[in-house]
Amino acid sequence: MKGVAVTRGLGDVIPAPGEVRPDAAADFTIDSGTRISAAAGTEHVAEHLAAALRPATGYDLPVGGASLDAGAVAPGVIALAVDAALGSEAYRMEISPGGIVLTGGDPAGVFYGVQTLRQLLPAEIYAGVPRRVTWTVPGGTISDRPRFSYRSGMLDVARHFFTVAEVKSYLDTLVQFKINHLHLHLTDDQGWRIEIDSWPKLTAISGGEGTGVDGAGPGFYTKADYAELVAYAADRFVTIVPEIDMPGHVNAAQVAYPELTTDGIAPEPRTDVEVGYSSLVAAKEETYAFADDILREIAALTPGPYIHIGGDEALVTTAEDYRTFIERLLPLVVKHGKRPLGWHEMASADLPPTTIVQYWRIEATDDGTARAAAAGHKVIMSPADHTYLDMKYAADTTPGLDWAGLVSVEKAYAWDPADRLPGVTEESLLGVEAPLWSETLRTLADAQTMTFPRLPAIAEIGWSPRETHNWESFRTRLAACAPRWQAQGVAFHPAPEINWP
Ligand code: TNX
Repeated sequence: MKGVAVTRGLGDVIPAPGEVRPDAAADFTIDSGTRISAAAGTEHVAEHLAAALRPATGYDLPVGGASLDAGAVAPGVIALAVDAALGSEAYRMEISPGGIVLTGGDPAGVFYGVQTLRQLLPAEIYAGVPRRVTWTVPGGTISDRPRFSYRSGMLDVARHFFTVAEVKSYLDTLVQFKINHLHLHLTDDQGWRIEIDSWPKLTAISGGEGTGVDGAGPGFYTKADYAELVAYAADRFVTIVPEIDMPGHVNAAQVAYPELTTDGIAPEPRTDVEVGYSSLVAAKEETYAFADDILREIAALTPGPYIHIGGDEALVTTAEDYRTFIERLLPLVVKHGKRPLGWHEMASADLPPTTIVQYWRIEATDDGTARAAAAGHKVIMSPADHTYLDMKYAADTTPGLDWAGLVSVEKAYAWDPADRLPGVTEESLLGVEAPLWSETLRTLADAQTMTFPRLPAIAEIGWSPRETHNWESFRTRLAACAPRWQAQGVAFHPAPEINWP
């Protein structure tokens, strides 16, 4: 006897799909005879799908060439195809008793259709060993496309280092919600986490034992490690966005290279959680030689279009020095072939036209960000009071901080990026990000507990049409994620706002 699966509705997916037409008479069941056919360009997504379905089903699920013949599909086939007319990252999935036709606007769209398909299967599909379940997918058609092209998570690997394996695992959990960028906060006062050939003491001194908050998070990525992460992410249609935080948040760099301080004297290494006390020196040529080398090496390692230069909380840099520094730094990013991205404080300076501004504060207005938007700069929204995954859920939850207030699941969901700041409308928005700072984190499980279940809220805001936003619907769909996370061994906070099964 096979177990009875919990019936799923066609729209029971996070992020909410744009258009859902259920057909109760058209369910499809994956069985031992099911095959996957891959049109040209989708072979790699087909392998990803097969790898996602084989462990729990125990079926072979062979992958072969395209079997689409004049629009008809051979029985028992999940057919992957591409039709550029759908648009980038979009997909259409037609589920009928004979099979599934999943057409993406590009291979990324097919990949997002696969993520939807996984959520439409019983939760046991995430198990690592064969489960006796009837693998039925609800019938009908889904047409789906993203609202924003930039849907991002951020991981702070400076305050607490996460290994390559941990970052890969984190990424695997994010892509299930159609996240397509991972911003790595690689440097801060407490540590430097990326190997730089021209300034080797950065990691030799500030990447090792004793670094990180409380000295509890040592480590760094070699160039090979970083390349491995970039490739792993690209395989999942995720762009890595590296951040080198300047001119503030540089104590670890100054410990390694005292010539980067005003007086040339090395500061003490720091493992506390203060912010805003360190700065590069705007008037020293060493500063720009350093920045140019770092940006050149990071650009060479990074196929994605962006380099994030931080720019936040430069509290001991005068306003004049800050502008001088930013106005010399950003053209270096452009010179190395990348688009500068930085926290919104940077908007007080003159920005190269391709620069993107990321808003992170909790105020209801920000003149600098509004001015940048008016000048045609794209904006990424990550207001701390809704999107900061390091904020506590409630006063009695750990880990977490609370300077931006408590961020319940409902708070994470209850905002819209086009309404957040006067002067920043839909047209200016590149997208949204959910940052995870790691001062209070010690393990991957800590990171997962802070991320889930709030990241799905931010992912839905970034992907789904605004008119689908509905808290009651979201919390019901979110409840269904619990057994999926349990099956994957992913920790999550059992927020009392949600009626978990
Ligand atoms: C502010 S947000 C910071 C980080 C801290 C974070 C803690 C931002 C651009 N800077 O340095 O880690 O708060 O929530």
